[in-house]
Amino acid sequence: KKWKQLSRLQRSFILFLFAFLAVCGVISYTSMGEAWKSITNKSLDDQRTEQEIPRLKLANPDVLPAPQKADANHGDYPELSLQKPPKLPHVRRGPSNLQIKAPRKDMRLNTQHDPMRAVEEVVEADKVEKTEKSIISWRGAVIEPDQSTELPSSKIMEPEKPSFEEAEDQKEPVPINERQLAVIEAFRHAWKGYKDFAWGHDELKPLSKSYSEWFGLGLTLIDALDTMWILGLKEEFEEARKWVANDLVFDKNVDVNLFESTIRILGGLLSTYHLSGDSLFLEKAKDIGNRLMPAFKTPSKIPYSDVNIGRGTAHPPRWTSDSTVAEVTSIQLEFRELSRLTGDEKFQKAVDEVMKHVHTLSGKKDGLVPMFINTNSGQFTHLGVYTLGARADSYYEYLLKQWIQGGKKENELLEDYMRAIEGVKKHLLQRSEPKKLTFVGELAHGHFSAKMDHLVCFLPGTLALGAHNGLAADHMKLAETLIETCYQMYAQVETGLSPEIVHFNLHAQKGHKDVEIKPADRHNLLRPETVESLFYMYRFTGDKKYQDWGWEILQNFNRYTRVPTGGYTSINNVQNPSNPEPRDKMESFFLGETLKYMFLLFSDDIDLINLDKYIFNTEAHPLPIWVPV
Ligand code: DMJ
Repeated sequence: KKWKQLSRLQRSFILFLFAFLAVCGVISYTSMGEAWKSITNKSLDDQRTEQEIPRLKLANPDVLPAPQKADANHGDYPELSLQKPPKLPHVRRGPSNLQIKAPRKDMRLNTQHDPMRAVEEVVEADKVEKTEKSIISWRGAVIEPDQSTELPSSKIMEPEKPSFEEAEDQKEPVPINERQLAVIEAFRHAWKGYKDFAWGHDELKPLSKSYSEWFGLGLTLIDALDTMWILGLKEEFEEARKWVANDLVFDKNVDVNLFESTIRILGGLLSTYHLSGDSLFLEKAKDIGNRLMPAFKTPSKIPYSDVNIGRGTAHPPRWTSDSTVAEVTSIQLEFRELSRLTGDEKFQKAVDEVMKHVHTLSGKKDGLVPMFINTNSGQFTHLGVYTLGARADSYYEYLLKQWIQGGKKENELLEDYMRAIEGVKKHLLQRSEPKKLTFVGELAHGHFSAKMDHLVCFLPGTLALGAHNGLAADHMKLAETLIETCYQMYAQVETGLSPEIVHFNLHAQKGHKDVEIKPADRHNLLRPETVESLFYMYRFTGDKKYQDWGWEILQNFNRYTRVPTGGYTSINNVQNPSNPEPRDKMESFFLGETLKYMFLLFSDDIDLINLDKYIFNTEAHPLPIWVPV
């Protein structure tokens, strides 16, 4: 009726309008179709890329995050990229990038110098040379710190394809040898147990075919991710990735230990991100990193030991307001890397502050630190006890490793490290009888104890790494003597496996070996430290005896700790080969560290996690070394 009431002109206008809209519709439908097609194709490609798991030959894909571009607001921040490998003289094999150039003569210091004086000289020299591109010199060490540690710009950078230069560097992969295959077999056996009985839980209990929870965060699975990558276990990695994508949730009302979750979870996710280039792992790393930050809200800024990652609250252990020194000083590599990747400086600031504070504290003995620090006062507590074992160990390791990570510029870290090694030499080194093994004991209120934790066996590797990076040559000598001792801690025991703690004999007694074991100390938790040091020693010397020692250890793990239905177990008695008394637990570091270091030890490919490009955190997760372009 209305239509009829309209004039002819009005009717033709409306018809024209409809016709026009119809034509537009057809055109836009066609082009939308094209656009849609390309969208769907793209998302499929994206998905494919996301799901694509690295080739089986995973040897150090050199996938490092793109150098952070200095933007307008961060003009001072230099770009970061792969380090030019230093050259060291003692390496007998491998490519030229492991050969050393002699330290500049004029920069060498007399090795007879008083260590304290040497520290002062470094600091003094550093002041004088501040304007030059300074060379740090330390008792024969010459380091050119032409590298940056400044915080990155604020963009999150995706891993970059290897540059042309790096691509050229990439050689044919070195074939996997028999011993490496044995490690792969051991890993698969351990993984079978975890998969069958403990999937998604913290630790496998291989005998009871069940699991134990510590944080309830799939600790073993996360700790093992980069090991699977390095071993080339594509299927296992893919399956574990799916669990991380679908089931790993940090929004949980659970207390976690700051140190343990940093080195295992944050460290594991960051290194897997670097190796795989898969941003899923970076997202998860950011999530857990943020959730751990409340730990630093203390009167002294020395973090609490425990954090509730769901509630965002933190607290010290129930019985004390102290934290452990090793724990608060061995989270730095991970948080600093998280800042570099996210551009958010808060992570690095928090952990750097801890190091700066500890640097200034009194209560040290020639660079050796006590084991506890108070979160209210920020002072060391329980003074007078010095060890390189439990509660202090990785403080020393991270001094050196942060210095390397940051491009060898942070002189305070180097000073503290060098001073501490002098402290070790002065107060903790002794020789045992009858074999005169050099070992690292403990000092308690002026009394020397000939006790050495297996944990201390990280030290030869760390010393060797320092020497490789240009520090004093006598560190390498010490590393060589100490790794022999660590090996003897296995070889002199009935099962060929080291106990948790040994006591060395200082006086020769008929029928006594160097190593004595107390009943409470004769367990073995499948720990990695000796194998870790063997790996460094082999990389830097090429001496096959280190591989042979590692091989013996792997065989003894297989003999005494392997559970037929899957998994490996800690044992209670390394002195009883007929009944080593299985403890029914496979620690996550067996897959995260021990087997990874075994595999790397048996490899002759120095580019399989090149030590001039990566620094291992204390849980064996490799993180990139920062350097400016
Ligand atoms: C690991 O969690 C780390 O290596 C830590 O530094 C010491 N303890 C275990 C392995 O023994």
